[in-house]
Amino acid sequence: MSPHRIFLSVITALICLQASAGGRFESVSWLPVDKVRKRAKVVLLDKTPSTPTVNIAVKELQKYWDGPEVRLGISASESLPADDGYTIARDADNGVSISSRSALGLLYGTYDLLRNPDFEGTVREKPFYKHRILNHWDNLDGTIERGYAGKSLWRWKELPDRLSPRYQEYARANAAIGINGTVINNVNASPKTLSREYLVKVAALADIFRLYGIRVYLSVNFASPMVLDSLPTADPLDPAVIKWWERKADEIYSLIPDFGGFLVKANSEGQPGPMDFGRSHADGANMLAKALKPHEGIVMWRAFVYSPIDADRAKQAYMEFQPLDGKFDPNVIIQIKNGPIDFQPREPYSPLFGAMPVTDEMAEFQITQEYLGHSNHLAFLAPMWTEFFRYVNPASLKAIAGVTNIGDDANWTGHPLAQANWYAFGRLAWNPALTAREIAGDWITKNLVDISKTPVGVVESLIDMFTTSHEAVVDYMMPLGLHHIFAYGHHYGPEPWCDVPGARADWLPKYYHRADSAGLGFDRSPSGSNAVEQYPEPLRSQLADMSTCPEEFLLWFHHVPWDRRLSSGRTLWEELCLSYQKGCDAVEDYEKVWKEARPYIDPEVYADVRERLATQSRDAKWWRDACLLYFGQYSGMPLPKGVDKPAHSLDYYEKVKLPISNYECPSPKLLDSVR
Ligand code: GCW
Repeated sequence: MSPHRIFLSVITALICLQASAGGRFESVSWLPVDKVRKRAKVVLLDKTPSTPTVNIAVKELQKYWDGPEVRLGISASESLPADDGYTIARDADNGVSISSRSALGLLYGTYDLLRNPDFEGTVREKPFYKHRILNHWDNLDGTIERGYAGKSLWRWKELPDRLSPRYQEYARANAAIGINGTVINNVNASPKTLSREYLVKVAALADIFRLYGIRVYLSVNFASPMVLDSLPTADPLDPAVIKWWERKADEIYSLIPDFGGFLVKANSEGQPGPMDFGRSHADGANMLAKALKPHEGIVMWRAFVYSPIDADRAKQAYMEFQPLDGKFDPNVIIQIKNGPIDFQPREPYSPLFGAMPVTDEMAEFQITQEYLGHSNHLAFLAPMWTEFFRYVNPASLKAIAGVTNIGDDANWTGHPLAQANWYAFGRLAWNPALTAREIAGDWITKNLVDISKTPVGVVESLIDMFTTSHEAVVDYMMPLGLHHIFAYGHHYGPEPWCDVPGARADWLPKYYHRADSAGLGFDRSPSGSNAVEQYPEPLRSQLADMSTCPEEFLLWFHHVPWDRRLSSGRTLWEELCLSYQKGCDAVEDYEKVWKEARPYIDPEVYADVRERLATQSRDAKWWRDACLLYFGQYSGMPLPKGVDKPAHSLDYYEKVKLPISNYECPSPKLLDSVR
């Protein structure tokens, strides 16, 4: 880095530290809170340079640490963990030493110490993944696709001259949980992002994030050379197009020397891509990869595509990408959504994982709750992600990305408890072996309640509430492997009946649930679309057979007769009804748990979550009643004992229409007015 850049970084650091001193925006729950009256003593051990990042570590400790002297030391010693890892140990005189091979490792160690002041023995940590990245689906006009926590944090009109203090808070919050990359714009990318005007703004953000070890990446529109500079084509094999991207990469790196690289959504949902020019995904990805290579940048090429062939939607990504194994440059990573369709409440893992042995792959999780009740519903997502890791070996992935749930709401995530999902993503990206219960316990006891004043029973109930909440949402929305029966467009409420003339068949619920008088579910066995053939043995055979397929995926892989007996001894219809009821009952229980926890919770957070749980409870019943009335037309069977009668007729539910866009969460008032 040039002396000029270092100077700029230092100035930025000073501005940032000053801006946050008032603490107005310090509401990310896991960031340390001010309890130190006198400055803690922090010492830099020999030869440890006071770089901007080391200085941040020092200031965080001086301000927030109330224990004995802390010694920070950078050393090249091979005995220290690599990759920005660190150790924390207590010295003989009771002082604490944080050691790392890098300044960033010291910062990570600092946040760890502040989170865990009572550590035992020696802490030794290093991140499992090299790239731990947030994906923002933020548009340049400030809206966020599938964002339910207000507008984008990035104030494009003010940048680069005015820097919101929240940029630094964002960087702190991410560094504190080990996130080290951010793609700041929507994968449905505006070509304008790559214009000089915007790159200068992006560089201003990068200057802040760099101090916290966070690299900036950009989503790019494949047709950018045509839109920005009127090239006649964006064909990846065209020499002028290749030159354009090389020059663009040089320009970006001249402004942002540690720029991370590009994320690309190509030939999907109307986005341009190499196939528009008769080229393959590999041709497109490699052309960009070559432009970035001299600067050590990477390309994350998304596998969320719609194949031109009219195949089962669940098979398309695999069909398109698997044959390209071995054709990608080494600095390309294929970014694959956890499941084969689209972030449904529950999906089996995408069979593309593990199917491209010589190509680097990474997982894309969705932290924002597009299909999980937006910011109205409590759905702690660590159980969903750890379930994924039970099928996909974490070591088979090169990196991990999460579509973030952050916006400019004062509490960052809309639902106050949804901060725990941001936290869980960071923790799992650092260590995918953590359990959902560990992460929930950690977040709850350090951020939600004061453990020394809260009865163990209350804490345990809160942890149970978190760890069962995702399953509860699955139960009241789409149990037993049902999927994609959402309202069209905004994806909030139930619409299994939905029909939109002219829409793609595979955007409509009937394509997925296939309800008829014979039964329910999508036959993906060899007698149907045979999507099971994309999975390796022995899983393939297990999924292919209705009697061995795990019941949580039953209707994903099979069209099951209504009267077929499941493992409980109940018929499919009975099991379906009772699952919906179970989901509703669970949310009623959460309301009770929350009420009992009231004395131990911040009053504002308490009131906010209480209202959201009430909405969630009403929504759960709406899902149950609408879906059971609709499917009941096909099963022709009565509701079993123990399932509440619907409040209204099917016709009533079919008329409910929510006037919301793809970037807002319906308010309780709006929900009340339409149903
Ligand atoms: O599920 C769909 C979402 C789109 C999103 C797309 C994608 C960014 O409904 O809003 O677009 O996935 O992942 O590209």
